[in-house]
Amino acid sequence: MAEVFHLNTPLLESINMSKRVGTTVYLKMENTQPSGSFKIRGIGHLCQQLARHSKGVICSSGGNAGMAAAYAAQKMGVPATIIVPSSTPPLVVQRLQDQGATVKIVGKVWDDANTEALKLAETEGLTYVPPFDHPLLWKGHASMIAEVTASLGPSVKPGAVVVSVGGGGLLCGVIQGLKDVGWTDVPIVAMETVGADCFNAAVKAGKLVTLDDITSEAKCLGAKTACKQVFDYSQSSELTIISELVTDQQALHAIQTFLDEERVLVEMACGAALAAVYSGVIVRLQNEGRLPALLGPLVVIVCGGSTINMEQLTYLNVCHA
Ligand code: PLV
Repeated sequence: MAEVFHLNTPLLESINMSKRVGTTVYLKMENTQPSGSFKIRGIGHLCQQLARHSKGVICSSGGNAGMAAAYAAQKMGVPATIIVPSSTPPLVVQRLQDQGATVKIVGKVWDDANTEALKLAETEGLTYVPPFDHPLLWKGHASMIAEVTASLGPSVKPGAVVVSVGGGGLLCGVIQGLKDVGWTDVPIVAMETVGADCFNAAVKAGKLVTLDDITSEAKCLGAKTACKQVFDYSQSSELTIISELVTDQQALHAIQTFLDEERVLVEMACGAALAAVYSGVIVRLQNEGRLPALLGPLVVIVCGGSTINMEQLTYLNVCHA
């Protein structure tokens, strides 16, 4: 059987977050994955299926998909090239290189880097690893929900699941996981930051929307267009997906509070999900009747991320001073 690259991550109860929302909050600690985020689940699975005999993989990324692709490629003994936009902090370039990848910086945002990755895949005969838009990624990500089910035990069902949305791969995976375990009645709160809000824009417009630019500091949520599958899910009555936005300031406040209270440092992309609790989005949704007043346990996917360290946190603080 093929080696699995991801780990079964802990599901931790947060006393502090539970106090804030008035129901038990469980944290699915995807930040503890090898390569620093949930991405290794899907990308590990995709690489196993598509890149075993490849002459090399090529991945366009805001950082974390690249970290996962570099990790999987190194495990498989395959070279990895990661294309990142210029908005990617230097610390990520260094981390990718330390993981054995060749890094190229192309364009301003992820979409530019992706155009280059697709071109190089074609001209160099490399295996293209998409960061969010592929059924093999969603299948890999779905395993996190199977683990949540096992951790909670047979008598407990979440009241809602909270996820961050970039291009929508994580959300597609969570939905697939909920379907696999028969939890399609569990509402999902889909969090983005203002300025990296392609899913919210699509939900509002009733069609896929391409943003003009990415103006949020949550660069790993910075796809200009959501994937078609996640939009199709948003239009289906099979599931309840509540799309919500927070500001960069709220996402930053969330990662700082998380560091203080849970002693874990995650990046802005993850801060968007955490802000659902810290900025009162969940409580507001309850007050508005969009989530039940008596809410079952809240599962927050702590997607993690490598685009953060103390220097980057200081920089973000200066930006928002
Ligand atoms: N980040 C992608 C896309 O960036 C990347 O290349 O790494 N949380 C974290 C920590 C992430 O890194 C990402 C995606 C997300 C959430 C959102 O996941 P998605 O794109 O599957 O919705 C441009």
